[in-house]
Amino acid sequence: MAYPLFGDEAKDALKPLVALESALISHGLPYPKNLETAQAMEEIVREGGATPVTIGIIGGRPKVGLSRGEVERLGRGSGVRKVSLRDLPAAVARGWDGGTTVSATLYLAHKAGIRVLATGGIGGVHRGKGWDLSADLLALAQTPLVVICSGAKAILDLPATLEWLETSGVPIIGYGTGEFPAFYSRSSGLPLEQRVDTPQEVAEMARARDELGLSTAILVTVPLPEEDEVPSTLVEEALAKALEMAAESVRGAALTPFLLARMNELTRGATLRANIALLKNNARVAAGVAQALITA
Ligand code: PSU
Ligand code: MN
Repeated sequence: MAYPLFGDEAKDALKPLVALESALISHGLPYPKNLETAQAMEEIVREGGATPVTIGIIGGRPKVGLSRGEVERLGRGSGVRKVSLRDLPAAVARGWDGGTTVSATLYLAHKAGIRVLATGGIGGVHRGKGWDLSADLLALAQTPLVVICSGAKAILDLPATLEWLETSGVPIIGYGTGEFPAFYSRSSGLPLEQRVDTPQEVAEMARARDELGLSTAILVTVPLPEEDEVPSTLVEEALAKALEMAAESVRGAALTPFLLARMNELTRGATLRANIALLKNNARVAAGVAQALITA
């Protein structure tokens, strides 16, 4: 079926775009791997026939399409903030430099008409008795993009995160899997009802959502490549220690970056390698999906 809103010539002018978030550059990965990974993701999207659009805040200006120099500014600058949806007004009013999380990036990407976003793992419900729910979940419930990820970060409460997404009406699709991936490992034991094996199937699902007038994201979950998996005993041990170190003292926006950094140290870089591998793999899948959305 032809793309419903554009004639052939206009269709040629439409470029497949992939939005990339920048909180993972400013807060998710250590320097200089953060910059290497950001550049590699852009390159992989290009090789996949799409155009990468990295999104962030520079001096209070939301920028949809950061230059290389601006990505470097976010990746090695001091005083760069982690900007989630609720931080956008402050970031703009006060002239911050900010790496945008999935929630803020979804908002800006949607305003710019971009339909696909690639990341590593979405935020979700944190473990423990406190009440810490990522703004990513609410943004996913409200923003009609296709989000390519490897599930939610393993530091989270995955069953609770899945429940929350179900309650909010966010379709979750396993890409080549019938299970929700657990970020550092391919399986979580949590079954998914929808599985697809091609970018075209993802595009069909997105088209159906649009025709229905639904405004939720579609979450496409891609397990990381087998050779990059971290053994689950190693993840669990490190996670128990990292959570203990965080205890009551690390809260709010600082919690996710803190846990990711401790995991990297405690596993001697194994979780960082896995994180980078899955980011690159997701960029590749996202390029295919962005193309399929235009040609479907
Ligand atoms: N994916 C990664 N590393 C990251 C993130 C995603 O591989 O650091 C970031 C994203 O920007 C996501 C954020 O939106 O972590 C979630 O933070 P919080 O749990 O505070 O909502
Ligand atoms: Mn939080």
